[in-house]
Amino acid sequence: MAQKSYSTGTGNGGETQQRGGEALTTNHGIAISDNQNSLRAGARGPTLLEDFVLREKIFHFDHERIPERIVHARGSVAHGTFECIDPIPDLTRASLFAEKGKKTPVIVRFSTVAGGAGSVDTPRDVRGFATKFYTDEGNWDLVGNNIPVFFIQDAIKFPDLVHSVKMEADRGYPQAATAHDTFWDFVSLMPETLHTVIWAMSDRAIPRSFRMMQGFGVHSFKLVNADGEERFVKFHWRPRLGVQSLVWDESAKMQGADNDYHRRDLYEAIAAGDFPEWDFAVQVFDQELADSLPYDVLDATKIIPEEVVPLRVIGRMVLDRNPDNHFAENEQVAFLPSNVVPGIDFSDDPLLQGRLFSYLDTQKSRLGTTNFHQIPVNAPKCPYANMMRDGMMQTQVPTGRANYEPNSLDQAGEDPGPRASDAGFVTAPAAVQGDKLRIRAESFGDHYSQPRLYWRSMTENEQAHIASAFVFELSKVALEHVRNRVLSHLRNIDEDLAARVAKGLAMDLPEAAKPFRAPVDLPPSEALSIQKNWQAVLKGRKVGILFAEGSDKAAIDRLVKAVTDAGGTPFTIAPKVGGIALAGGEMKADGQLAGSPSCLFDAVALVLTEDAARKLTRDSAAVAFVMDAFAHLKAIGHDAGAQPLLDRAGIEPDEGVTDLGALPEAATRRYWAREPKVRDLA
Ligand code: HDD
Repeated sequence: MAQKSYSTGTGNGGETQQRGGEALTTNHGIAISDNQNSLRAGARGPTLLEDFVLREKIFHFDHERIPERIVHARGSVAHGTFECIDPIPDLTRASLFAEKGKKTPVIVRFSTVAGGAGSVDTPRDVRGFATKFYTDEGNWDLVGNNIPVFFIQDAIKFPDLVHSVKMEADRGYPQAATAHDTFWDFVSLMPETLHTVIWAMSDRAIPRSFRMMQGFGVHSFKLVNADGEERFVKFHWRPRLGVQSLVWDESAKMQGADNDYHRRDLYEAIAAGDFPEWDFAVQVFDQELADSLPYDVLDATKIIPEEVVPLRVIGRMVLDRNPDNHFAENEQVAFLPSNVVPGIDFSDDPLLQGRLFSYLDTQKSRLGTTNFHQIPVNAPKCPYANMMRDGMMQTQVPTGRANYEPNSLDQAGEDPGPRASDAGFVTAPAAVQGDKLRIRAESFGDHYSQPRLYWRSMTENEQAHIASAFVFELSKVALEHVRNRVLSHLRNIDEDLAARVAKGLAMDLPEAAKPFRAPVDLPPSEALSIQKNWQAVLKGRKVGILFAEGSDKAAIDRLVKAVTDAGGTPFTIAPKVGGIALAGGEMKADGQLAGSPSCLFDAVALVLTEDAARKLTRDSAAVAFVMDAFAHLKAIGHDAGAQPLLDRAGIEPDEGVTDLGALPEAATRRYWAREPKVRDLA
């Protein structure tokens, strides 16, 4: 088969670099006669050193891996478009926000933080939400997370944080997990981490899908308008599918069922034309408001609740194109928080300031060249020019003699003075003063009031999930003194939380830790709860339909249509994937039962004859399919024949166990009230 020519892998329709013709060739264009056999002396003789085809191919293979990211190693990208829907020229001169309807290409990379590139998609972890806007004024990289705060306040602690959460230095495990001694030891000695920690112990850290999670720029940035007027801003992404999470046992089982669950979910949704969309919103506030708050807007461990500064939706983003090549676009994409366009500027947030330092260095290190901006996925889509030259993998061919500025060679006729431009990025002028000191601002010193705000904004069931997560994680911590120290901090967040976790650990409550600044009761924020803001929709969700020999084909067809009409994706499952004889016809299943556990679906349906159901009561995969769906608080639709399997799985009827006709609606929710019947919650 002759190698077809294909695109450069930029995913942006760039002209093809690989101009493959009829034959395979070496990387230097020499046609290859035989790609199956090395060159040897005689059919059974030694392979010859002169086999340059073999050598090039093997040597290239040996060099195909590059260093993975030191954090956020595991990620998935998609391309799309940002559209301005509510222009804010009064607030910023940034062109992408200047006029209604203006469109800007984007690439987004979602990621976990702790695990390696080959680890799993559904551990309990923060998720990266990095967006590169290819604006007509240069690339703006908004490198955020799905949690609006961060563990630490000063970038200098980042290496320590990452060392503590990654697999332990001596034993090389656990991979992609916080439930271990070093992470909790660090947390117990750094109370500033507690706000992000309680978010990480909540359902936010086990998202159902990249398509169903919020994104946050975290830091206070600045918007600067054409008159140089500045305001603070925080950036937010709001998924139009609503926010949905898994439940813990579901996310743990998912790690075994499908390592690539989120990556596949994103890729398949886009491939099916079910394009995920987010609203892009800003919280804008001035210095006066900032000074009025009981927390410091330069402190990345603090939020500004939406009830204090409302969100203003100014744009929308749709992701509608999958990568052409995972390595070229996902591994090679390089984000830098220092990539900002005129009209967007930095605040003095010490965490942001440190990030501005780190990313350029890390990109040069992992992509192996100072010219990483020339890799297609990183290249700006607007003209760019400067006197930076040479370096490894220099793919451009600048002409002329002048590689310095000012010069009078290539500016013939003009005044050869220093070049400047009114369109250029201008840092918002600000008077700075103060002694040179290694010091933490006292205004950063309240580490408990906002975790308390978050805890008290949750539903009872969400609080039970948080307390249970602390118990699960701390049960994996072998160091008793570390558990004790964490409990001493939880007392300052909320006594009920601390008591529930201590009970779950069968430990006595220690003295409360001595706070630097005593916690206060801040008003809860309803906006922070997933369950209080649940969007009961089937769009973007998946329904698993289990059938077997003799099942009613008309009933399956009706259900498939109803799920599809509601915007969901039906997925049929049977003990065998080949054609199965049904009442009224024959059907091939999308998936085989043992390889399609119910954790992969948002709701399930059982369309079975009584005989088939009885037979399945002797199949552990079938019993687990039903038990797990029930334990994961999902809707289960069924016909009368399925009853023996429901009985074998010990299913107690409730509002989430319905007939087939009611399933599409029932499938839009999880049944939280069921949880105490199926799980020992803290
Ligand atoms: Fe970071 C990658 C987000 C703090 C240094 N970071 C990275 C990625 C995301 C974030 C989403 C992956 C980008 C991609 O998909 O390629 N990081 C954050 C957020 C932070 C944060 C929201 C706090 C508000 N990061 C942070 C600090 C430092 C770094 C304080 C260092 C001082 N981050 C890096 C890095 C990474 C990175 C080491 C590793 C891989 C990379 O840059 O490209 O430079």
